[in-house]
Amino acid sequence: MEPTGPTVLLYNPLSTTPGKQRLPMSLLSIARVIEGDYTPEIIDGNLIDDVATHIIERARATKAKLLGVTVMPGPQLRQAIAVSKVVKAAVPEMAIVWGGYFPTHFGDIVVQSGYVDYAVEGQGEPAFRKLVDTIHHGGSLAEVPGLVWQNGSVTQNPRAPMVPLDNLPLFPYHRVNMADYRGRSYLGNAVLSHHSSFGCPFSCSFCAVVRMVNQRWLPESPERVETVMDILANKYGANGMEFHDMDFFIREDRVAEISDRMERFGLTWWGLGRVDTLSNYSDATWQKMKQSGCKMIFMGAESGSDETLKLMNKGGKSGTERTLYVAERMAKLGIVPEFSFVLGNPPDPMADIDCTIQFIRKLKKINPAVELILYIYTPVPHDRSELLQAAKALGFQFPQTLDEWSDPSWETFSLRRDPETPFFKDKARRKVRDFESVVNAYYPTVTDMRLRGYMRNALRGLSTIRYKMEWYAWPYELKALQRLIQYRRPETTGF
Ligand code: B12
Repeated sequence: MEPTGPTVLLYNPLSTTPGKQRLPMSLLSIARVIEGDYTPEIIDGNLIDDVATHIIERARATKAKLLGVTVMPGPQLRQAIAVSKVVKAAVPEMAIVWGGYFPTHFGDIVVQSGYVDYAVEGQGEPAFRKLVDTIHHGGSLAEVPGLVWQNGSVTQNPRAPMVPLDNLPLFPYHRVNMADYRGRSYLGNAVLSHHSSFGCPFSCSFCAVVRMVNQRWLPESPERVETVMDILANKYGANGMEFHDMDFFIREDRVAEISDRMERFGLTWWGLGRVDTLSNYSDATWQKMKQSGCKMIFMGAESGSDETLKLMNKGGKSGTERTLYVAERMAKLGIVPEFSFVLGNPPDPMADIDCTIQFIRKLKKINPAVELILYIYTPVPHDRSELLQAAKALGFQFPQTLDEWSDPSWETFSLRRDPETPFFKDKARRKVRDFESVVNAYYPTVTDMRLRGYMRNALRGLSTIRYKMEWYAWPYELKALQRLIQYRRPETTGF
């Protein structure tokens, strides 16, 4: 497409392993509000090796005045730091703005770094359009909503009211090479993704989404979702769809109508939801979902302890009984439940782990197809969190500078597998990982297409005594076998 105005560079830092990259929807979201008046150029760190050099070349060639970067904690943050530093040193006249989850929580640290000029908090579209116009045509930065910037001292502008998604243009898919993002998974061999709503009305204490949207939820209408599915299936050849919504299932009537409208595309699909909401869905809606191609649903079961669930402020009517109920219902329908758990919660991480392990055993008995994602409790800077207060009392503290955040130990922390928090002893981490090896061997995942029958039998055979006797420690033989057959670990590549 011909350039239509000044170029604005947009950069998605490395966020996953090669071949697993997802559509950079964060950037497509902000690109859509400048499309037409400016030329958004999307640069994906998942597809380019020396991305800093590439950005510098493009900045010089296009004379871009602004580089927008989307940043979530983890590996993406580390690359964003390294690249922003190098780019700022080489092209100091180009402003750099960060948006997304990390700057929404740590905007002050970002703009104090000396190499990132601005941070944007929350929904990005209104802020980004205003910032781009201000940088290109003048105006006051004080009027850019949700902007964090240096104005003598760190200043945080009030956020704009959130914009309903149907009022925004569709994603400008032509700004990326869609073939780069058609992935392969249990869902199909041309899997694309969409975000059919923004936000979440709940305020779970461990979830970063709370600060992003302040308990607001903006759904796309079923008609709009149908339009997008039409484009993704018929124009870009998708046969599987991941709905990356923070919670796809919040309103049953919307899901039922989307299911009806989606059926004609023959897509298989996956979405993320809550146990309590889904446990209240009618049989008719479940049937429609199944009929329309729903193959798998990710749910935060979080804990095997009702007490911990209360502490997490899961809201609604979450409880362990409901998790068991949903797992059973989904077994009958043949839709795979993918449950994530957060183990090792303070104040007594070891007791918490034991309780959840017992619960997982019960769950697997009811529905052996259940997929497990076991995270280790990782604090998020959520003001209202009792868990964060407990963690702080035990010595936990977030880094105070961006450079400190780029330390590899904080990357590991963000991956929530081995956060090295002061209250979480190595013994506890080992216990979780050992149990994970044993349970994953005894119940091999149904969604890894490469796992053949004999591999499943070998895994089960070798783990039977351990699982039955509850001997989880030092499962070296299972780890070796799992490595040999390259067992899929969704939690390291997933969400
Ligand atoms: C897709 C996704 C991924 C993809 C990568 C996507 C990519 N960019 O390439 C994959 C699967 C690789 C991934 C991995 C991880 N992810 Co992730 N991921 C998501 C997910 C499901 C959707 C993100 C998305 O596309 N949203 C759609 C867009 C439209 O929304 P958005 O990103 O919020 O963007 C809006 C604003 O934030 C803002 N904005 C965003 N970027 C920018 C940039 C600028 C310049 C501006 C102005 C504004 C702006 O404007 C946008 C439009 O309003 C979110 C949860 C969610 N539903 O949001 C988790 C989420 C972001 N991931 C999260 C995590 C923790 C991870 C991991 C670190 C850990 C893990 N084990 O899952 C890994 C590792 C990441 C890494 N390697 O760096 C957390 C972050 C938590 C936190 N503490 O901040 C989230 C919130 C999930 C959760 N609830 O815990 N992830």
